[in-house]
Amino acid sequence: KCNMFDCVPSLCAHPRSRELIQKALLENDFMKHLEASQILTIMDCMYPTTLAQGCCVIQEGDDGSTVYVLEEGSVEVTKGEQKLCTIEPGKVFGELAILYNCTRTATVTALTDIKLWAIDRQGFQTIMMRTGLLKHSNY
Ligand code: PCG
Repeated sequence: KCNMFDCVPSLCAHPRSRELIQKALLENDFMKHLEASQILTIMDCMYPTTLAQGCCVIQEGDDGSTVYVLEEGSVEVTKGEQKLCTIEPGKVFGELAILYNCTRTATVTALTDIKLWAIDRQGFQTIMMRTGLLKHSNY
């Protein structure tokens, strides 16, 4: 669990993981405009998780509460019966339901054993809000 007061920077301290997460966030259409400080705080609040091949990471239509960065393995994105794409390491997914406050727009399934970095909605939104508030108080 992460909130603005108890982020644990050491959780993803490995430079290779930090680099992968940072790159993934900066490449994502919805996050590439974040400030450097927001990217750093998001990285500090991410926690690692693993799932076995075949597991459902995200189910279309569910309430979403987590944004992910894939570090190892690959996942498949489907909508109904339709296959949309395969996601490889270094990519963000699961951001749409959080950013648009909607239900999950597609299903994401692990094609292999996978390693993910995750941040929950509360941590993510708190970072957005805190930076906004700090900015505001500077004026
Ligand atoms: P979200 O939260 O809707 O959960 C499913 C995720 O699949 C979605 O966020 C995107 O991050 C990811 N995704 C990757 N490719 C696609 C795509 O082509 N369409 C949709 N709807 N989601 C995609």
